Amino acid sequence: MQRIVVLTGAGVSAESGLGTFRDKDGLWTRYDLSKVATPEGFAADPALVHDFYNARRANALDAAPNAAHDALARLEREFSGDVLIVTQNVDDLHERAGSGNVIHMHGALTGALCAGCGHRWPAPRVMDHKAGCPACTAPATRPDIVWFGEVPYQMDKIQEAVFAADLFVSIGTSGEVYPAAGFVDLADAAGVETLEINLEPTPRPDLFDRVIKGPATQTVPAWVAEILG
Ligand code: BJW
Repeated sequence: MQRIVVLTGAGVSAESGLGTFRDKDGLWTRYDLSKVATPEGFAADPALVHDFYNARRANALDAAPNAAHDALARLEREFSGDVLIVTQNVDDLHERAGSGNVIHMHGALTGALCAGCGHRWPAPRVMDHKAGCPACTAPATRPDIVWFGEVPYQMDKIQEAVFAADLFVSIGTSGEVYPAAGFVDLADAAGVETLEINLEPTPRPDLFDRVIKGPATQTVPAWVAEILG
């Protein structure tokens, strides 16, 4: 085996204290996603959207990587082939654990984006919806996050990596949000071995060749130890 692609979701960061979206008590039980995670919601009330992401950014910056993030960083360090992490998470816990080959397909809380000119810069801990873009001065600053209806980042690179992989692993994601939920279908069509690691059964476990059930802080280190022999 030479190439492993790992897709991660909110479940990987849950044991670092960051909430998931669709579990009991998940973020979408407390917030209306159409108001805080769509371009239309941002246009209607940018202050509300910035408040939501300022709180998420503060939580993420104050959180620490857990044993699952650490194990994936170890995998990248010690595996003889290539390891690519494609994360739907907007926190930077993979990087802080030591992973270097990470694609943030849904953006990052540490990034700011001008909705006017497309300029990107590092986000301050608290973003102000009235602040002007450092490049064009338009008061159109937004978090660099991919909202519903927007195209996730680096899709070509991700699809190529999934097609070329020997193993595709999906960890801590409900498989409800596309296009990430469809990566297992791409992998399957390309004859790539597939593994799902999750706390609970997901809606389509039959799509995976193998399923490991349990908390990521236990299951991921055990699986990485198995791969590294
Ligand atoms: C544990 C654990 C532990 C807990 N250990 N496990 C109809 C049909 C099909 C598609 C669509 C449709 N209508 C609209 C669409 C498209 C839409 C979509 O998929 N909607 C669905 C809801 C139906 N998708 C989009 O709009 C995307 N863009 C798009 O499709 O563009 C078109 C295009 C694509 C490609 C090429 C060309 C064009 C954009 C999606 C943007 C998603 N944005 C969000 C919010 C922004 C980021 C943020 O604020 O953080 O991203 S939504 C939210 O969901 C967030 C997440 O990244 C994403 C996925 O959630 P995730 O990570 O799976 O979390 P949960 O909570 O769902 O699951 C947690 C899991 O962890 C559970 O399974 C637990 O069991 C597990 N778990 N604790 C292990 N300790």
